[in-house]
Amino acid sequence: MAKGGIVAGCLAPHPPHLVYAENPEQNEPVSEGGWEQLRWGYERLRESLKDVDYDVIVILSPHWQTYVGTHFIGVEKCSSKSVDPVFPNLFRFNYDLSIDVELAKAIHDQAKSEGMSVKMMTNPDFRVDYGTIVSCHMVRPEWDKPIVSISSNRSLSYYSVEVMQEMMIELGKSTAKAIEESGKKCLLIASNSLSHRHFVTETNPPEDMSKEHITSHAMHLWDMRMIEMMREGKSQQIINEMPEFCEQAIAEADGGALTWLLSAMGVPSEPAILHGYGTIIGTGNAIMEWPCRNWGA
Ligand code: 2X7
Ligand code: FE2
Repeated sequence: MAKGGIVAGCLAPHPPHLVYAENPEQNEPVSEGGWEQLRWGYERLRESLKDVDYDVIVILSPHWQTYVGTHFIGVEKCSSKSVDPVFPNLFRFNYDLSIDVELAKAIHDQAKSEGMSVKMMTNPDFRVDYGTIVSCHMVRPEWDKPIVSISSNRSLSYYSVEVMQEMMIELGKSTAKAIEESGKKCLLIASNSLSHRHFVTETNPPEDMSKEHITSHAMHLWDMRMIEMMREGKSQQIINEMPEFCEQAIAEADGGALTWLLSAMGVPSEPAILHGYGTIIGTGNAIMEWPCRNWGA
């Protein structure tokens, strides 16, 4: 069997506003658009991936939070309505998706053999988190690929960002090894915003773009610093600066997704492509792609 591999790694943020603004048939609320810079960024990412052949999307979302170990969805079909707890006015999404349980179990088993605390989630009524749904929808609205859904083990709540990082580096390595042995071609998604300080009141209508901007200059500087490092291939420096970034920018990378992604790709020194940047209720969001498929063996 040929070795499996990662065709691309993506940073793909999940504010539900993006799906709301797109007006797909699965979402109940109706909008007049909004957040176009980011939605055009997702358009560019989809264009970049349009002729890329892959079998499965592997995604880690900070909105599936588990406190004892990393969990993996272990049921083949998930279908229900996902309602954002903070923005039910924007996101009530009917989803129907498939899970690649075989690959999920392979990553689980590999991580377990490395001593990590892991669990397969086998509750058939489990509600998939909105972070996973929004990022997958924006990257691949056809919903024609199975996914592997990985939880965010909040070890930072018990320990620190540093411990969380160590664990995500290990999980990334296990993910890469299991993918290689599976023979499958995978698209990896880290589902998170960058700076995450947000406004606490909503405009009327929510898509009034005359009110949308970053919450502070300090948040802007952190976002630009992270984007520049990604564009310059400074993955190790990003990992090194992650504790300060998480603390000072309240960054959503605290859920471990970005560190997991960088580790799975082998902490690349190749540059990432910036497809778009924009703010959503004041948070900073970048759409990035690491085109691993072009890097050679
Ligand atoms: O989950 C989110 C987010 N990360 C950023 C902004 C707005 C809403 O939801
Ligand atoms: Fe979020």
